[in-house]
Amino acid sequence: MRLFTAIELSDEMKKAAIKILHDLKESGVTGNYTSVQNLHLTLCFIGELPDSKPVEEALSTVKFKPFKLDYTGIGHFGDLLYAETRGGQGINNLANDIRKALDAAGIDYDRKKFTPHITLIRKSAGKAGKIAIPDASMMVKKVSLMRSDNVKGKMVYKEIFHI
Ligand code: 3AM
Repeated sequence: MRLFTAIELSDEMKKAAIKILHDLKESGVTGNYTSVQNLHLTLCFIGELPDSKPVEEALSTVKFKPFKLDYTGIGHFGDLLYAETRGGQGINNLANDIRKALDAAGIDYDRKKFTPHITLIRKSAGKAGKIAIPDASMMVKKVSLMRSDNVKGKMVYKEIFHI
């Protein structure tokens, strides 16, 4: 199974992301828009493993203090457009502690530099006009272990464990 750890968005943060997606569409940006149920913030991409139990055990050793998350703008990695978020030291410590716990358990993961982001559009084209960044925020109190499946060509993400 394909695994990753993520922050699932509160309803308020989701609503705000929907507004951003709507405004991007209005301003003529094309591409593969993330479906509302798939909006998330990846903390660590783990990849294919036969069993999630070792990851669950590793994650169980991670402790973190709730922290505030909000939107700060729109960014891009090449043609991938994302919502930039701010989670302060809290989110960086959390991502780092997850990596350390996976290292201690001998579980491999994607070691790219962590850039907190919520993917909005893949293969995007066109210019985003002036997009207002909604004043939404949430307290992050939970980290989800997600399973990602390709169901008839569509990615389906499901929480299978959380801390
Ligand atoms: O959270 P975002 O949208 O940035 O692109 C995939 C998605 O990222 C990424 O993991 C998240 C959940 O699927 N992903 C998929 N395959 C990957 C890989 N081989 C990957 N990240 C790194 N390496």
